[in-house]
Amino acid sequence: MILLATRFMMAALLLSGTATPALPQTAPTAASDIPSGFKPDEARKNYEMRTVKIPMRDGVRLNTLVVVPRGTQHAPIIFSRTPYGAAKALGGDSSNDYRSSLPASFAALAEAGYIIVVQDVRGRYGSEGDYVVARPLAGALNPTGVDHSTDAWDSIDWLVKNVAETNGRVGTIGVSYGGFTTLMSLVDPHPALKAAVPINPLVDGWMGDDWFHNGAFRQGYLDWIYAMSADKSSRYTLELSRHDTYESWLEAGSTGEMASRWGMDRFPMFQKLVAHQAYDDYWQQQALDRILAKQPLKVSTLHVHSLWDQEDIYGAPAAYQAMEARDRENNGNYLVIGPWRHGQSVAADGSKLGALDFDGNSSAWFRRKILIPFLDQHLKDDGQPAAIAPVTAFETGANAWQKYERWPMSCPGDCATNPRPIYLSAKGEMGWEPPVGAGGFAEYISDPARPVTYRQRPLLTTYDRLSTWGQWLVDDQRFAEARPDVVTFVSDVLSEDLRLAGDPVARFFASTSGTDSDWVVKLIDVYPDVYPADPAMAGYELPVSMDIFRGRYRKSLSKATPLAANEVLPYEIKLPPVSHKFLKGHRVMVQIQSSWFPLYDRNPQAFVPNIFLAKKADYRKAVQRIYTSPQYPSRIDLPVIP
Ligand code: PG9
Repeated sequence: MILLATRFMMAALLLSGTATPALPQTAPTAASDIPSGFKPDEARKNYEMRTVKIPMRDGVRLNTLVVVPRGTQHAPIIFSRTPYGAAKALGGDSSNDYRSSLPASFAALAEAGYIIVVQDVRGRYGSEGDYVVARPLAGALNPTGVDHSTDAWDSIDWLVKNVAETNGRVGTIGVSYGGFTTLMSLVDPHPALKAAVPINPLVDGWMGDDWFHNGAFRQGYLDWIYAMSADKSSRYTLELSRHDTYESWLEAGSTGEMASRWGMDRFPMFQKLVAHQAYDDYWQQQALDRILAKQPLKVSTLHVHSLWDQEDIYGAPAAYQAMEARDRENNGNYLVIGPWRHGQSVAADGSKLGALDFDGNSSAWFRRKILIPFLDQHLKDDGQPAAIAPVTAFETGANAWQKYERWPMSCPGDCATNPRPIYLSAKGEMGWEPPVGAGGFAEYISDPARPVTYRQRPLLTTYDRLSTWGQWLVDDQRFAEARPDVVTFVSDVLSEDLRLAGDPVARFFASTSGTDSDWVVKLIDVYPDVYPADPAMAGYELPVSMDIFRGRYRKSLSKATPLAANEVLPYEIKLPPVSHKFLKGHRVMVQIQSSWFPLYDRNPQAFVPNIFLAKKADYRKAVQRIYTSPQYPSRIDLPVIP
């Protein structure tokens, strides 16, 4: 050891040529260990990321990131507009190779020869201007003269004139809020816009996207509203006092009370929700499906829907159907339905959702077989016909992609087949024959002091770091079946496969001892008790379509009226789309309950003018009945296909 050290010192002396070894040259008292102005060598990157400020017609400048893979020439632009941070959406510039730096879908598109552009919408992150949540089109609800349609137009105009590497053709794409801005780009579109891919878009915030579902308010979104309203870069989070928010919500009482405890009653967004609890002009005028139904179809559009979309389960099929009426040549309007949660089509992995396994990466398949061929056809200089079916739907249960000419495939009227009713029976059974004999009803007590949870506890804040919110729509429903305030109806074991492709409709008769009530209907696939193919799934109760309806809107969606206590009343609830095969040996189940807490606010069950502002004393127990007699034959119309 000593010998080695001496040899080393001798060598150092010889090299330095002096008797005292020199120390490396350093600054004597460095103020910072980070040298000012240091920049990594950009030449190492196989792409260039430019930040530009694009001026809008009112002078506001929008922060825009442009990713150009090196060597790109005459390339189309894929353009996305987001309120969640353009830099975050691009993955933060973290690697020298864009395939590692960009998230899966943008990476696939860049590799396919596209320039990727992402922009902060006005008033968010690096963009100037005022932020208005889901800003409506300029007009009665928006006096400013600017909106997402004009901002998309102005940005596209700038991009085709200022990005030297482009061929002058642009496609818009985005998920959820980004799906909403994508649809907005189709209103009076810029002539360079040649394709659009709205994915899980917010289309109607009252009917079934984000805020309300058929009038029931998703108070679980309060953390989203807080993050989006408290600051332009979402720096603040709403952290309820209990990890299991069940207790926090029960203790607060109403959504209004919880909001005011957090100062949210000052947020214009929250004030608008409280002021517009019914489906009034405010909601109707900004419903994008209604707006798009009146627009000529100028831009080829690929709508993307997720069967288990926990946020925007209404939007994509509604926008597709609205625009379909305009697609006279049947070549400009396409729909893809995948086995996904919200946004999973663009995620790296589409092979699983919760306990479900789809036998392969359905998201990668979608990108390779549908998304890129569709965009190439419309945006590349030498685009070839993509040969995509009008509707491509993943059939869950069978785990297979199907090609259809239209959607829905089964519905009353102009469809391939008509729905088939399945009837509820008093004995908790379900069958294809209408009830005979005396019939009866199934009864339960709905107690707002012990509401039915939407998943098993603990119930984390929706966007909590540890929350598995993205998979709640595939949760095993056995936990709910076990409760006395959930009624369950189940069919015999199926002797053959049962295929559904369309919207189930629950048509049932019910009474309540109160004067207002919520009704939650769940259509469930019950796996066999013995299931050697995947023993962990034995007896699993998989929801294939579920939704909630607020009874006060039974007569009119735009005006709440009390229910007549103890009177049998008919209800009709259109459930979200299903593309599912109930396999032979499985059973069909329906569960009905009157709360879905704390995702949805509780109905006091005694009519009050505004449920946001209900007082603790307003909440009452109610006796609920679901009728199953020949006079009141409750049923679910199933969109069965051969
Ligand atoms: N579903 C989210 C959202 C969209 C619009 C309004 C509020 C929420 C989203 O994922 O963007």
